[in-house]
Amino acid sequence: MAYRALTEQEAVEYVKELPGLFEKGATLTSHEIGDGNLNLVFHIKEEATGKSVIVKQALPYARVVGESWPLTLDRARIESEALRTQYKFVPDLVPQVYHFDQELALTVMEDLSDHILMRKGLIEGNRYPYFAKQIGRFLAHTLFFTSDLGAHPYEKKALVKTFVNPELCKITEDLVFTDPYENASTNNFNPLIKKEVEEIWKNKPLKLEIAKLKLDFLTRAEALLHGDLHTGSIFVTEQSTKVIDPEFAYYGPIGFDIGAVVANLILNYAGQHGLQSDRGKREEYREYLLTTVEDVWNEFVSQFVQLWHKQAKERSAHVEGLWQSYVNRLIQDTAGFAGCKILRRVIGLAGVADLNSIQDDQTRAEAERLALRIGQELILKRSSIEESTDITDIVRNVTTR
Ligand code: SR1
Ligand code: MG
Repeated sequence: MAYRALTEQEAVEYVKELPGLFEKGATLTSHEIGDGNLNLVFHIKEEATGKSVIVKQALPYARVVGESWPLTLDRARIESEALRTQYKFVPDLVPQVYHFDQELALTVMEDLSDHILMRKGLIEGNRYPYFAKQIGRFLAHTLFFTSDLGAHPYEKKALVKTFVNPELCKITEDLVFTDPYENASTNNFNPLIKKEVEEIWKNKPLKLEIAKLKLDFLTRAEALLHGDLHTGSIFVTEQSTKVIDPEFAYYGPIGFDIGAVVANLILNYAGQHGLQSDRGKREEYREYLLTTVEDVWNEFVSQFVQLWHKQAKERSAHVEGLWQSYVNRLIQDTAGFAGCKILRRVIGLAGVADLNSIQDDQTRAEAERLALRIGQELILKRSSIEESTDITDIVRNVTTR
């Protein structure tokens, strides 16, 4: 079938034809529930049995902007292949793909509507006791087994080829690493923080560090990244974590994915300034978020190093001192990329609800200024970072200053 964007009814007709999902005569409901920046998402359910699936279809443009921003449909292929690749390593942490249609740029996958988006959960002030362990395992396993450490050299190169993703990478290159640091037309920030943003545009040492991080993003094909691992790409319940939406997947620096998780926990931390008015509760929740940052890194590193010792395929992996120097660089990358991802969500296109849902402009500006200060410190001080508490100490110190 030639490409066309499906209606709710057409999505129903489509899944009815697929073998093994629903009976031919089944009565199905369909609702388009996509609220992300890019795609259509249909929730299809058979009320009689409770059985349901998600149909996700890429539009030939970025939904957040409209048809004036054309965007490759190949991102649907990238996403379904990334989900299938990740499923091999962590089947309990990603949705199962039932079917992919290249022509329609459409994936039929497991419905996770018993979960909520983590960003929403954090804004509501919920806690997720298993999250750090689960996302740490997701990061360690997906990144290790697709890297030169855990994959056969031929397999790794084949994966690099499969996941060449130029258009989506270009969005990140522009929106994360370039536009926010100059007076670009895509920027979209609170006018009350104009002075602080202009200071960033003039800050040469900062811009140099961001340029170095951008070069790492452009050139360092370490592992298959999720590529957009913010808390809107993570579904949670109290017990379970599911990582969705890897349409930005490509071969890049490992710290970019870990940094995304760290950045989004810190963005919520900054947002607490306007989200939680009770001072005591705000401090308590902020400590929970920072402990989560530490636990995510510690869990990732412990599992990654364990895999390194037990399963590394690369012959030079066991040269004395290598894993320690690798991990030292990784935490510094993590801090640097986290800093960029914090700054872009405050200054650039596509902000986050953790800040944008603060109604009062003045209060929002205070939260945003805090986020800007933290982001800059993480980038500028990253070379002195050795452990996760060095990251959280930066956040605490900036907050109390
Ligand atoms: C036009 S896309 C804007 C942002 O949404 C995605 O989730 C990525 O973070 C991208 O940068
Ligand atoms: Mg997305």
